[in-house]
Amino acid sequence: MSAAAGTPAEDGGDRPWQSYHTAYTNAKAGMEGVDKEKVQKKVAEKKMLELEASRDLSKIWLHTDMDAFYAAVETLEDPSLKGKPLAVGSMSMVATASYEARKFGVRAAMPGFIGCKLCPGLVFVRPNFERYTHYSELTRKVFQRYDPNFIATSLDEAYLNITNVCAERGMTGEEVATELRAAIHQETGLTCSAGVAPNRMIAKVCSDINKPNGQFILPNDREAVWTFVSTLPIRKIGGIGKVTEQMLRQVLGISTCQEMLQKAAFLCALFSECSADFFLSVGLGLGGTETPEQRQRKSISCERTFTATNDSSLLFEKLANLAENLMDDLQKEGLKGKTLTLKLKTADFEVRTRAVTTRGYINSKEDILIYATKLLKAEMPLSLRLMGLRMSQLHDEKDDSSTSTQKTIDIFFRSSNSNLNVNGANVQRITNISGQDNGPISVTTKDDCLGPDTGTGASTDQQDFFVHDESIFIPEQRNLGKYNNEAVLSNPVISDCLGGAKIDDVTTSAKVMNAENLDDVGQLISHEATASSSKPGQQLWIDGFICSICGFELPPGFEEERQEHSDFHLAESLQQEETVDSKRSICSERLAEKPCSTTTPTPKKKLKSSKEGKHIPIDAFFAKCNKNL
Ligand code: DCP
Ligand code: CA
Ligand code: CA
Repeated sequence: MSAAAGTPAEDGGDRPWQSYHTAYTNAKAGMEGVDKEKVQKKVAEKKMLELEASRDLSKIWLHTDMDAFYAAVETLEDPSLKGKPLAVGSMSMVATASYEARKFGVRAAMPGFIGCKLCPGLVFVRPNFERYTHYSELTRKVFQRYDPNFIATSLDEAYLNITNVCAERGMTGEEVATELRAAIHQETGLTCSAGVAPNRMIAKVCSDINKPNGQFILPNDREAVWTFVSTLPIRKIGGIGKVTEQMLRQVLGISTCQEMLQKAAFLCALFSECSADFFLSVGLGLGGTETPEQRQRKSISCERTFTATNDSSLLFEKLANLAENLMDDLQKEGLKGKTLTLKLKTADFEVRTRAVTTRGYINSKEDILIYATKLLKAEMPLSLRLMGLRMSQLHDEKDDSSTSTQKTIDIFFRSSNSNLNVNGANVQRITNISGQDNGPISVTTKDDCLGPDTGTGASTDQQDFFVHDESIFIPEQRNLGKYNNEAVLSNPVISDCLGGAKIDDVTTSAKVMNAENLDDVGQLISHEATASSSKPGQQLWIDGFICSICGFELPPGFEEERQEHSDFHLAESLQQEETVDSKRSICSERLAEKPCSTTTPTPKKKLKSSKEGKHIPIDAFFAKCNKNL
């Protein structure tokens, strides 16, 4: 510290802001004489008692994680790889390494060429995701037998509530774990590890203890849990990533779960209630015990990348394949949908999405293709490198009583020609239709609201037809930035929730909407998230569980995992910022006259953009620490 800044007062008396204990100052008028530290300790003690009272030891959770998953699958498919040090990935990045390769220090997320240096005989295999998905599905069939509501958090990981199976079959958690692992091996030829504990947080830690091909059981006993977490390093906890670990260690000197409790007063003073609750829960060894509500799928989609082409017959052929895939996926899950979105990426990498919402629910290839073809034709001619179809506003076929009007709309679309021009309109209404085969459709208005058209001179029958079968076209004619596109992908623009509002861009659409116009407030959230996710580095949980940056989904109840994931993006943005900063300084040294605006740095202020004001100083503090690492 410079002389000008002064020396910190030993007792923190005259310059309390120079001490980290600032959290406890009596800054407010009228609070002189109040021992804030004592007050904060009381608050923390009360919080811990409340949390302790919520401890539920009645559930048995099992967490399972496949061993060296991609590498094990590759070895199974090619037994000549058995026993060899293996890396799945490329020279630029290793996705995972076999345990033989790990002995040499080869690790996931390591550049492959470094792996080669560490382990000269390292064998590389390219990842094959279809294979991994296939084996993952096999494991899920086994999980289903033990917990029909199991929670899969990745291809190779799942949480199972085995409370019922233990009770029904008179088995201990240990016996179930042994049996389940044997069943997985039997069905897949692969090994996995398992952890059994009274909650998900600890079960996950336990599954890592005897890896590979092992298990660890923590009894449903308060003392056992307490002892287990007391020396547990915080980094082992799902939800505490590198960033949080560094922050807690460097700022508060916390490295074990028990130390969370010792520093409880600080945690309560410095963090939001939600974060402090999480940290204290970790200290107490508490975690999720209830099965989160089954979330409804919001959309089903498929897309294909191909060599850019403007051959329309080829493009329609690909569209037909996509329609078939989408149909298969919808029918497999017994779902129908109302909003079909066509995603296009042109040869110039411009991404467009076009959506149509039908009055009735559809899921047949024919129906999908009719709408998709209309949407694509309206864009032609163009050269494309990617096409995708997504169905949203899903509905379970079992509850479906709305198929009666579908015939009419099918006839309508089949009978129409392809002159539909959706360009230039925001919300278009089909206002005139002959009802004859091959009769023309004319799109005449740019109305903002929808309803039966009374001004077309249509017959009563035709008017009924409009009432039931009008379609809403919402062309989203804009080029979206990378992050917007990603967000739109995982968050379909749900056209009929917009109340006919004009859509100029995602941000505007988010602004014009208000909750009264929406059936589902979640949709509002998803649009807001879409708007803000255009800024890289600002990570949000869309609908509460979809990462706005990468689309990764973590179901409700996975607070810890979400925190960890957020940490990952925060770390990523810090790293990016650091790189940009260093590039910037090099630039300014070498090219003083030329601004380095091409590097698109992540603005620093984004780190401070959290709505949770209490995080701001800590985040800023950490950003500083990180640079000094
Ligand atoms: N994976 C990846 N990139 C990473 C980490 C993992 O692509 N940075 C992939 C490859 C892994 C799979 O996810 O096989 C599962 O990841 P795990 O972290 O569970 O690692 P493994 O299953 O490979 O090994 P372990 O036995 O440690 O679980
Ligand atoms: Ca694994
Ligand atoms: Ca895993």
